[in-house]
Amino acid sequence: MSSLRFLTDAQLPFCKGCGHALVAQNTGKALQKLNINPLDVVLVTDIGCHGIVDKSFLTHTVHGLHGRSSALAAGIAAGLNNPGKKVIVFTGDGGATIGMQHLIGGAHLGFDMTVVVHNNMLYGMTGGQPSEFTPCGFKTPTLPEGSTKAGYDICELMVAAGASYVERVIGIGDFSDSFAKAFSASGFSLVEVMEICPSYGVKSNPGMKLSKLVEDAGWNVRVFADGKGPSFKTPVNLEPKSLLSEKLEVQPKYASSIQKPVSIMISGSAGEGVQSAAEFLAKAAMVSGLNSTKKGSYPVTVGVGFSASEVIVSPNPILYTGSPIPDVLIITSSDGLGYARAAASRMKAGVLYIDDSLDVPETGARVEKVPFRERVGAKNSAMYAVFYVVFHEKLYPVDALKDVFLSNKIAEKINIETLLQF
Ligand SMILES: Cc1ncc(C[n+]2csc(CCOP(=O)(O)OP(=O)(O)O)c2C)c(N)n1
Ligand code: SF4
Repeated sequence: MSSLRFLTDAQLPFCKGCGHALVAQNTGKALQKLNINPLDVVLVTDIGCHGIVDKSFLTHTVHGLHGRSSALAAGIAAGLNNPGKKVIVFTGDGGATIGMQHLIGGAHLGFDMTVVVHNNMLYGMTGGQPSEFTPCGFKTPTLPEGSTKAGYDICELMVAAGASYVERVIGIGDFSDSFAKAFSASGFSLVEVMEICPSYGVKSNPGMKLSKLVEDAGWNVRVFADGKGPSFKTPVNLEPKSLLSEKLEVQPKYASSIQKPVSIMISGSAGEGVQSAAEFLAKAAMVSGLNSTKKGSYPVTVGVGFSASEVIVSPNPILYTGSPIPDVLIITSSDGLGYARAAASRMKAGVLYIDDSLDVPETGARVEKVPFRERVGAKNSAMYAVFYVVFHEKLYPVDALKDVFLSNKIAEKINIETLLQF
């Protein structure tokens, strides 16, 4: 056994007698037996008491959302695609309940990872609610009369789903050999460690013995799949293409004279072309040799209410895309006014371009009232406003915006001349 260390010297963070501590210690011991470098191990923990063990491990650790740690680990395993690396998931029975489909999918697709289910028969961290693993008759603080149905047999489920190595162990003493077998199995492996949470399970079921409970529940303590059977492997693309295909590259054709970043917020109504206008504004900046970013905001009901977008154009790389106080604010409708009122009130300088049918909100910006809607109609008001602002703010040549506009099929619907009224 190697002398490599996997756990810090600090005391493990669990209540006295909690089986989670033994799982952590046995994990460290199994990895020592396998002589694996701690930095070749990625431990993905779930939400729950077991998950607070992160800080005790000297491996890489990732803390996932409740129930999603297996999905996260599957992505890591596929990305690493290296049998020399070990991806280990720690989850509770609560997290396994919430993320059951991720476990079934992981086993089915044969991701190279090991899931350790800390089955203490209840949701520990939140005070002892029953999970789908809680056995019949088992009492918890929120179910004092005891569960009336059987808990899941995760081991049988995993075998049926196609896992390569599956074992159930009683979480007492040394079970590091079981972990070592699971960690060295190829494909998807799972070990279910049976525990009783001393703080909620033992208190609610005084005198109950863990092995008796497991036996009465009809759960076998054994190896269910020994890792020797065929394990389906997800094909991994070893030559992934960049998401930024050549087609997305923009060749600068014009020049801009702006010296510093300018943030522009456009706020209007859904269905009035706000997002397209913002996209054209950002793209034409690139055609003019600038960097640009675009962020969209709209309610989940995308067809009604406000639609807003924040664009930054800059001669320098944009390292932060937020712009809580815009330099230029464009408001083209009353929905847009409702959304942008707070941003307008934060402006101590800059310019507010607002449709002249709207009341001017409280702002420290210079105000320009323009009849956007009257001149081009509601549907084209955002696009027109963008042309108008590029011209008046001298962000870059209007010709750049014209080029971007004319190369899009939207140009078949809007007469470009109507957008050039400055
Ligand atoms: C999606 C989601 N649902 C619920 C919670 C609240 N929550 C936090 S910890 C926890 C219980 C965890 O129980 P379990 O997974 O069994 O782990 P244990 O605490 O027993 O180790 C719950 C329900 C959450 N954080 N996220
Ligand atoms: S509440 Fe239960 S599961 Fe959580 S640390 Fe304490 S004993 Fe362990």
